[in-house]
Amino acid sequence: MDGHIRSARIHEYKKPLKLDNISRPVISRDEEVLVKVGACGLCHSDLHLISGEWKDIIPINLPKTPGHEIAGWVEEVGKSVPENIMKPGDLVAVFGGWGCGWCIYCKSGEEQLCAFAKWPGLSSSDGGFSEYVLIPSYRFLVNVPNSVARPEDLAPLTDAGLTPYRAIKKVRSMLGPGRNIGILGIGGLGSYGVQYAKILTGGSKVFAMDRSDNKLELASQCGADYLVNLRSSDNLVDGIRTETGGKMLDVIIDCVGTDKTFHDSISILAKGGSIVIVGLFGTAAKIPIAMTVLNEYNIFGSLWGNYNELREVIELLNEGKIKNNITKFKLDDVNEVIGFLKDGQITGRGVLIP
Ligand code: FEH
Ligand code: ZN
Repeated sequence: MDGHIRSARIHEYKKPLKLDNISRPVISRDEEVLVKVGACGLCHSDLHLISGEWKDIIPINLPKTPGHEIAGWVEEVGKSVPENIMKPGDLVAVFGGWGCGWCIYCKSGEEQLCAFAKWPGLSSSDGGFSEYVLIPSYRFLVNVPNSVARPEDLAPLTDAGLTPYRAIKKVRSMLGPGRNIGILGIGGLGSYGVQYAKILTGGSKVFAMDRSDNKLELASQCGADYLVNLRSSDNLVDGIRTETGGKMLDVIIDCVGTDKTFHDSISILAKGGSIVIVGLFGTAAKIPIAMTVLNEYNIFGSLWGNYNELREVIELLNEGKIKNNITKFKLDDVNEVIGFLKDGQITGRGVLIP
């Protein structure tokens, strides 16, 4: 490193990223930490950003380095970073909701909901498709001491492995023996979702739903009890009715988030059931008002996870209670990997190694 680093950056929407040599970020505030990126996961949100679909809702200046699932090692710390908390060489996972620290959401520990939140690689700050990333405060890093985990295990946990965890925690009081939970969409998030559904829901049956047999096979390896191929099942409603003995699904975690998945979810939901939407593929869905009232449906949104929830999923990984399903790629191949993700060719999570 000669004061320059390699970063894959968006210069123009809908165009391939450019691998640029840029100046290494410099610490200018006392709480900042420079992290040497060990791994960065690739998320569908990156595709929305790169295509420009989100340019009005999340305005950014170009060029921009994407990547919000980051883990690596502390390279340098600002003057006020307490040495007993963090020092160069430490393995860290980057918490992605950079809140103001002051508002009602931040004060309740929900910094990802902060009205002024910044997200690495998604908003004004550069992200982890790079050799180094500057983190505004050590408060946004989870130190992972004496871990057997590697950066490529930790990186996907900061989003893909965190988002379904929070979603299931929101509704787990509605689950237990004799209850049914569906995980809709077995992409990066869904394979973790299936595992959390087994761990957190006290004996509920877990239904994995997807249009790809490969992804359903992964769900099966993660412990799903029933696999539903949404492409080949002619009658989803009858199929779920038969498998659940007429009870239908008490909870559905929608990791896709389109009008179609919302409609499918409502059609197989039990009375009093809950849909938690975490996927961001679609734009709008129609809610059937009478059915929602008469059947007391609950519809939740769930955004990412908070700092302590990130600590918890890292704990689960360190204890061997969850497993990752990752494919590693070189940062140099970023544009090819983006193509694989677009075409649904990545099972589990694709992770870039700079
Ligand atoms: C997307 C956009 C803004 C904040 C957080 C997110 C997450 O879903 C990251 O994938
Ligand atoms: Zn993401």
